[in-house]
Amino acid sequence: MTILQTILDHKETLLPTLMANEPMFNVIQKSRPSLYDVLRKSDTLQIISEMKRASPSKGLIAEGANPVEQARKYADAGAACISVLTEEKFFKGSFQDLVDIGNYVEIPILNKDFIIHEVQIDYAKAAGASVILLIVAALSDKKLKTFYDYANNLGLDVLVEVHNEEELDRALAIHPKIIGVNNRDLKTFNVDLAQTEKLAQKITAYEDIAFISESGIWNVEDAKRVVNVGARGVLVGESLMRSGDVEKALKS
Ligand code: IGP
Repeated sequence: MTILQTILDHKETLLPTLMANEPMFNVIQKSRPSLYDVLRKSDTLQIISEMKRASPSKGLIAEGANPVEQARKYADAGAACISVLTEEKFFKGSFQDLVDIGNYVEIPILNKDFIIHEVQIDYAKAAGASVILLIVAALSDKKLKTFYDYANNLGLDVLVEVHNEEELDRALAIHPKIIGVNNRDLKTFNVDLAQTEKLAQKITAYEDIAFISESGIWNVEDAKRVVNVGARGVLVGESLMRSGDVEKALKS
């Protein structure tokens, strides 16, 4: 079984508890800029900085990181958005991280999780996210469309994530506003920036779609590679969790 399937099976077991409870978080309600607008309107590379304590591929990255300190660093360095992993078992994230970060900053907040049911979108919204992630590899065509519309109706932006051309074609069928190419294959953990290069043309053919590249960005050269094929933003986790200076370097 692939790691993606293992995570999805685990998520499935958590759904009854989510559905049996109301999401209740201590959230300061804020109206944040739309990530889509931020990506479309700027002519410089936008950075989506991720709060990532651990991952199934890398193990512990920064388990004890303080979410507010991390958010402060990211916001000070000019992040366009903060991505917060809320998956607990494999990524050591939590909704509390998302709440803490959202309450502290005014920029868009992406809830990074494995969404397989609408109730998770309700929780994301209640916890203060302004953007959710939908992973095409984890969803049927029907669910992708249903969850996309559901999130939009709640006023959330949606990052639709693809890894290969088949997934991209499925994503384009719903004409999403934001597409992210994940350079990491969630089935094998293989990371290759060439995925972004391969899929770029098909995405940039749509002027109204904001295109970002996700995972495996370690330095300015990496960022340049994806910018060269039209990426408006990069989603960066591990390298930022490990070093304070990468983000400033990427922006320069
Ligand atoms: C960040 P990296 O290689 O910079 O740590 O990657 C982000 O792209 C990655 O965490 C990610 C992810 C995901 C995590 C992309 N898509 C889906 C969990 C689920």
